[in-house]
Amino acid sequence: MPILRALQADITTLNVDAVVNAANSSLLGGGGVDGAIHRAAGAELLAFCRALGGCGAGEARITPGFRLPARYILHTVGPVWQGGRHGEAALLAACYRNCLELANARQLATLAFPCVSAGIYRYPPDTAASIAVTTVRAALERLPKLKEIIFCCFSPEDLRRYERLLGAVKKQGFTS
Ligand code: AR6
Repeated sequence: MPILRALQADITTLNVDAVVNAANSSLLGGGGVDGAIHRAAGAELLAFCRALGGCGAGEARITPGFRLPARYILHTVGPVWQGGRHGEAALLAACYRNCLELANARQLATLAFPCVSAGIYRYPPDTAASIAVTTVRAALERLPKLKEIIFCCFSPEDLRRYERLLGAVKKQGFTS
């Protein structure tokens, strides 16, 4: 079974086979993690993305990592939170599933996700994290190439959230 873990980091610094970008449907960059990835990867990424012609919500596209330590970038477009009755949960799960399937098809072993949709797209972070962990766990059973999945959290709150979901909370306060 692959390793699932959470860490607090800037995803652009991770030395993994692929990092996931929480992009928008133009794939031409933006704020948040998308802006950070485009800045760190360099202008060649934007030129490559222009040729892709966009990406629908829930889907994923692959590009080289260019100047990132990661070899590839998987760009996925999360749903904008609109109250929860517009198919947001299914779209968010599809983002994680499609990234994992693309990575597995390319024989990639290590992959890092940011908290897709949980920033500018306003997805409630607890639900977003729970969908992320549940979807990744279920998909990995049929994707044998993947060895390590990192949930890359930007804030300490997100790290605690993911550690709780992954069952990695250390017991504290016990003296015996
Ligand atoms: N490393 C890891 N996580 C990060 C980083 C980083 N360098 N920077 C931000 N985060 P967001 P979304 C976290 O807003 O909600 C863009 O404009 C952040 O704290 O980046 O899917 C796109 O072009 C949050 O937990 O993505 C779209 O228009 C998480 O990444 C739109 O934002 C996702 O926040 C997508 O919004």
